[in-house]
Amino acid sequence: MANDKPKRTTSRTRKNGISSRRPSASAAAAAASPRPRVPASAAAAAPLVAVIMGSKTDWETMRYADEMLRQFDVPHECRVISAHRTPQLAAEFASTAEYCGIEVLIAAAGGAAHLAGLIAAHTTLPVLGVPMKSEALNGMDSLLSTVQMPAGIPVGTLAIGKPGATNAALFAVAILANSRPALREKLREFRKRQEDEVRNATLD
Ligand code: AIR
Repeated sequence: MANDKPKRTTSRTRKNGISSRRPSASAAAAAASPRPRVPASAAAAAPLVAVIMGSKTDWETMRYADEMLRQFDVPHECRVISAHRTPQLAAEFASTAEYCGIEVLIAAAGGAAHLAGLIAAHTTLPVLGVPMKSEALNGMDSLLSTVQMPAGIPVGTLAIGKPGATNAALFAVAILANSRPALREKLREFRKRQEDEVRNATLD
């Protein structure tokens, strides 16, 4: 990372640091309601999905998750948080995610890829892990350290690299679509377009 300050992008804004909506871990714990107490007007635009990654260098891959979520108009935020370089920030982000209205977390990391597991340890929200392709071991290290969680703390692990980034977003859409019929319909249309492309494929 170029500096210690993690950055985040949202589908609307690009800011440094933790969202001003985000309370301290103790404030979140003190909140009795499982649902975030955000004003109705702001709730529509509040991120439902958080895409976090261990390093800025992961963005090249994780931008595919961002693009897919944009395609489905899912409010989301993207930011850099490292399990090892910013462990306290990672714990705080995960423990306050539910309070902030996040419903699904996507965590990507490479090498000793502990981010998704660490995040999952601090929240009961669904956590999807995306192993980054690493230089040394081609992503096998990232895959194994993301997928091999001990029983009790699940991480839904996707494929290494770009397919994993894309599918993590589609998986998040599918989770959100359980309670959002319009999103379910968009997902059906997406699948239909994909099927049509294959059925109508012509070769030179
Ligand atoms: N990483 C960062 N903190 C903990 C881990 N595992 C990962 C990043 C990135 C890799 O280390 O997710 O894939 C290399 O990071 P960098 O910043 O050295 O390029």
